[in-house]
Amino acid sequence: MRNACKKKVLYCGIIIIVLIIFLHPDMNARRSYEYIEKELIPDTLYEETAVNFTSSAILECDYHDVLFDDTTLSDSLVDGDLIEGHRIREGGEFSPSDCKPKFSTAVIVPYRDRAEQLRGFLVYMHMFLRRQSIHYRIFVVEQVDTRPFNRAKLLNIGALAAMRAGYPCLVLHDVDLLPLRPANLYACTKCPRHMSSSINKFRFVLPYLNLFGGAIAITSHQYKTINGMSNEYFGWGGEDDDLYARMESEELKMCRFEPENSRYHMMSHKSQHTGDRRKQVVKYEKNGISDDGLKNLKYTEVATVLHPLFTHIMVDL
Ligand code: NGS
Repeated sequence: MRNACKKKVLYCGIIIIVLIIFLHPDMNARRSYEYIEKELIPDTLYEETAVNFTSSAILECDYHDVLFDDTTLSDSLVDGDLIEGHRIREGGEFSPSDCKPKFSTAVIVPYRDRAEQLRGFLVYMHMFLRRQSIHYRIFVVEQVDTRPFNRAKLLNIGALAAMRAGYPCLVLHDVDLLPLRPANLYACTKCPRHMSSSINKFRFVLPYLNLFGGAIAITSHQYKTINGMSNEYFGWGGEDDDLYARMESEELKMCRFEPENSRYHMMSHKSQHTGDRRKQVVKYEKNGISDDGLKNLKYTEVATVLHPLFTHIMVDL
């Protein structure tokens, strides 16, 4: 009898704790972040194609059906193969042939030592991006030296390559993230956009409001304005918070799409070594970002190879 009573108390306790977690105002605040209403998205898109990009199509592509597509894809598509006749050009570039795209997007992926994950990512992303009627190219920037991984510096290198190739819009993207909703258009908005605000790893809840990592879209012009990202973050963590601080100092306000359309699947991997810079609080004065970023970027380019599905830039930092 006493045991039964104890069990009841224990169950009640667990239920109360679960209710507190789920009904806590913080949890709901994060769940319901501010976002651009679906109907308003077309007005916020930044329409520009790459310098020198031409299309023989006469009709402009229409993005209404993409933005209102309510399908959810399965992450198991990473195990598939690319369908025949995909028309992806060497270097991982694609543009639709039946209409003239309004957007040219460079997807930039910092990378090291995850060959299997990269394979799945490329197959999935080409399948995902091809159906969005955009012009895009995937750049993979690989750190070949043995120093701790420097995500932000690799992104700076990829951004420069994309800008040189004339891309007006950059999507900075982790290799372990798969967008699940085709409505999540891989084009820049006029405001820098945090795209991966609903990740399965965090039970599709935004961990904190200023999070600006994972997958983001920013115009090349905006990226130059903030002098890119810091080159000093070796090891995991903090470089995306630093990016957010740079945007704040330049009064660039970030935006997001609704949680439902910002769903991502994170592929599992070993956790990385945390970096030393991670815990230093960053705050930039207006125009105070001049010395660390794109402007003082130094590295050795070991090779650049055009593979069928991506442009592979190998660098020694
Ligand atoms: C914060 C990190 C960010 C990171 C975010 C989510 O704590 O760099 O977690 O990480 N900030 C610091 O370490 C200062 S995640 O679990 O998605 O890898 O992006």
